[in-house]
Amino acid sequence: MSDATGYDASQIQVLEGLEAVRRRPSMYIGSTDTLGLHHLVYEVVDNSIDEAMAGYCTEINVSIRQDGSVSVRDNGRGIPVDIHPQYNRPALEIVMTMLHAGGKFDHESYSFSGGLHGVGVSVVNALSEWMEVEVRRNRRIYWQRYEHGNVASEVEVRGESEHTGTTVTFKPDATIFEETEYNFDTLSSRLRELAFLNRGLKITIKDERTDKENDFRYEGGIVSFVEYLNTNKEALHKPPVYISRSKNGTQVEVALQYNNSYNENIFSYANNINTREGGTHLMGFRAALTKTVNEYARVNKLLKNEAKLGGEDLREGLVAVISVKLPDPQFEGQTKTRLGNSAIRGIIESLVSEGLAEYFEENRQAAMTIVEKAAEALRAREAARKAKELTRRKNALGSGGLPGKLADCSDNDPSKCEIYIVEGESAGGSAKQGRNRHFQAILPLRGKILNVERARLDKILKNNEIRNMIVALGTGIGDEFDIVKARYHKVVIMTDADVDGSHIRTLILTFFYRYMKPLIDAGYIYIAQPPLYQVKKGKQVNYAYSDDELNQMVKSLAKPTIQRYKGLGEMNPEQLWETTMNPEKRTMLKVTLEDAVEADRIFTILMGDQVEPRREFIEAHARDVKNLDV
Ligand code: 0RA
Repeated sequence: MSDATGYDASQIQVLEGLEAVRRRPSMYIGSTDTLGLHHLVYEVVDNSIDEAMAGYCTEINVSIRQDGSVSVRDNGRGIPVDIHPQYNRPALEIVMTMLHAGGKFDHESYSFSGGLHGVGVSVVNALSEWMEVEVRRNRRIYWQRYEHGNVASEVEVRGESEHTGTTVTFKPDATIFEETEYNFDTLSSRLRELAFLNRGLKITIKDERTDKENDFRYEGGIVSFVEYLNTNKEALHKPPVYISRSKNGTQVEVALQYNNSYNENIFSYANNINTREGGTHLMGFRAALTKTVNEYARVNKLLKNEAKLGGEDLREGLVAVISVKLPDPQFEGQTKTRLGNSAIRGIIESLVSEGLAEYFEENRQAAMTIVEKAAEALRAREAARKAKELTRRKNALGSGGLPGKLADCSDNDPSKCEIYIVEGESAGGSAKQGRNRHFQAILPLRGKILNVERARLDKILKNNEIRNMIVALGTGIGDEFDIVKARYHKVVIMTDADVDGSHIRTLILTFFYRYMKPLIDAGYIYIAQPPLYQVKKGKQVNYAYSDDELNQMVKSLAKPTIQRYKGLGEMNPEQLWETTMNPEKRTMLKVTLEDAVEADRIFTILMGDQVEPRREFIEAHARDVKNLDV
């Protein structure tokens, strides 16, 4: 039964057929929108990554084809093709057409599959109009085709080959997905991330529709990742700290580097899955970092009066990537991106503590720099605590503890309430008159808010406009942030449709991104879409929200009167309600954080202290920035 590599088809477990997948696709890939569509590719790529992690694959090539199909090729061992004794069918066919059929997940070779993906390539097959697989193995080239997950042709031999590997090509089923067009940048970001996480693995992507292509290969692995995250920032020590250890089948790799900013930026992964909600591995890492740096400072007498650095002091300016690989990961949380395995916390804490202590002994300069940076943060924290008191002390901020400028709504149920953060007092006034006061609150902001990218928390909290926002939202900030206390589940940023307005919007978004990220993750943040033009013909009044729409209207109305809105203030309260605030009619952009690496890069470039990259970015992306959808 074994073929040349000693593989035995009876090792493949078979569970059930694919009808269930077509009936309830979201159960298997999360959703049938564009996210789910892209998951199909990640799923196929994950199988190739598994081959790479098992040590058999060095290169993965992804192509987006002209006809909308995608192909993923790897140079792994190739999916086995021998006849499965129980089913009397080729193993290849079983892997492709049966749910959960795959290599047996023993704790040596295939131990790291699973998680959000890892449902198997058969799920992709089930959700494809067609799929074709080519396997190079046993000196032959095998091929099979499927339609809607069903076998469309027997496995056939199509030639000979000296090499091994698997190529999967599939066309997503348009009757299942709301959207079937692949986005090169979205796929590219994820593949780059996978290349960082799997050191030395070459991953290429080619878009045959446009001839765009990218090649990713990082000999530095997550060290290169941290350097990439710190591009355009000023690193305080070089190279990044790197440790790699394992214990009882759990591997941990950490790379970290401090920069001169005040933000923390940690990306954590479990089995290559971005654990955005954190989890036990992250808790273990944080505990180890705080403990080890304090211990180093104590032994070397680097702090006055036996002061203690807190966890928050060690976050300032920290950029880190932590990647753990463990058998049987448990994913929890709203988006199933929090690692739940409780034993991992202690394992990671002890592995990282050992690794860091050793690193600090061998790299004293880096250790000193880190202690100094954290000590400075500690001093600033004292000042910040005093400023923070101000946002808590209710009487200082007007009646009922809420900012005087806030026109609150009467409903008390946060899930029904909205707050509009409005640029300028005059637009704020119109919004107050035009709103539905039952569920819509208005907070006008005066002028530009502080650039939080270039200030530390104590200074940020001294800024009136920011304090008003924090108090109105009710969540607190930083370590005290608690989304459960949010007073509104829709926070709508409403600024003028001009350059200043877009700058103010970016400033507000940067603040949310750096200090209230869970609001973005929860989908609470929106951007209002006021009209750009009023188009009048006789008594008929229309509004155009884009130049395209304006052109359409001019065509159909012939010679209407056009008024361009330069600011929100030019609309009277009724118009503002009709066009922008009425839930029955308005459109709003929901701010999403699809790609956190890219979002950080954009905010750093837009708001950070290096001038040159910012100029380049604004020139290259001027049109995108207008619709910044993080
Ligand atoms: C089952 C068993 C083995 C490899 C694979 C599946 C496999 C699947 C995919 C999917 C994409 N590329 C892949 N490469 C391999 C083990 C085979 C052996 O022991 O030789």
